[in-house]
Amino acid sequence: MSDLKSGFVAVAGRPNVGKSTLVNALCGGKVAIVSDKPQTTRRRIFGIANGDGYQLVLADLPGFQRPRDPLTEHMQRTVDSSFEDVDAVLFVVDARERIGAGDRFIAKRVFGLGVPVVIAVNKVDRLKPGHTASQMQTAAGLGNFHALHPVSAKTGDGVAELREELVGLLPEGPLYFPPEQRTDLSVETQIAELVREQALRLTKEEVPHAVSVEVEEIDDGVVRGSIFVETESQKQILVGKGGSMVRQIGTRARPEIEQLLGRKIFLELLVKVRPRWRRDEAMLERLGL
Ligand SMILES: Nc1nc2c(ncn2[C@@H]2O[C@H](COP(=O)(O)OP(=O)(O)OP(=O)(O)O)[C@@H](O)[C@H]2O)c(=O)[nH]1
Ligand SMILES: [Mg+2]
Repeated sequence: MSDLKSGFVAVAGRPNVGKSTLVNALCGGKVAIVSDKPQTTRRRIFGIANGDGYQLVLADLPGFQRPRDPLTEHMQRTVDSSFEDVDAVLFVVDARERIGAGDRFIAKRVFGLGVPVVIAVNKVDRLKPGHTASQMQTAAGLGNFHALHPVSAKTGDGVAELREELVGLLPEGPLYFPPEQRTDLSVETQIAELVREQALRLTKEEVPHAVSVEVEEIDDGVVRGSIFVETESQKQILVGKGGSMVRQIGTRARPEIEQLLGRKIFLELLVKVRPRWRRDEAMLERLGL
């Protein structure tokens, strides 16, 4: 076990720039849920990429944001504390958006850490080469970076090169996780996240932000979980006509849950109202947020 390279890289960036999609691509499989709604990731998730002579542990994080309530306060605290003891930072920017004040705010934080910062300019698929080049130039102005990579987390373009770059920054070290493990999340939390992913996909406006999922029981082929929302009207949306919405969420989430558990399951989901759960410290703790 000598000359193994291993270590931790924190993944920073604004909400929705594609951090989780990129972590999944770098790990070669799904560890974090993804959606087109900002603030999809609410907790730190380790995604573990194992390869020949290395173990790269990526800390996927919530996007940087100005906290608005206890939930978003917890999320931002998670981001801040995750920069301690990392070997490098992967700073993700969105090639399809203006690189601006939000990115510069993050730059101020990550370039002051004293570890190498690798910038990934993500979502370059279907972008004109000229546009990619100018976005890379703007990104280069964010700070004293170690390397800058254009990538598409979606198509995989540039991902292998980026992975190699990050591995090159790791010191010699131990195996932090068993090599077959791809994430540090418990099976219950992974399932809850897969259910929440579908709830996010199928709802809009303020509803996705008010949804949380807890898996209470995995028992002999039956998975029981609760979908929490904050108001009766949100509950009506999540339940749908004659239960059609919650059924659809379950139907869409089940294949990946079955793949995770390696067996067929019956998924029992109940929609429950927990008024102001995002402001309820006890509830946040229960949900592990
Ligand atoms: N076209 C394109 N879309 C992408 C790419 N990477 C991510 N996306 C899309 O961008 C959206 C956000 O992706 P996420 O991975 O959830 O973004 P995130 O930065 O983790 O978002 P938060 O967790 O909310 O901070 C999703 O709709 C993705 O499908 C890419 O390389 N190309
Ligand atoms: Mg995310």
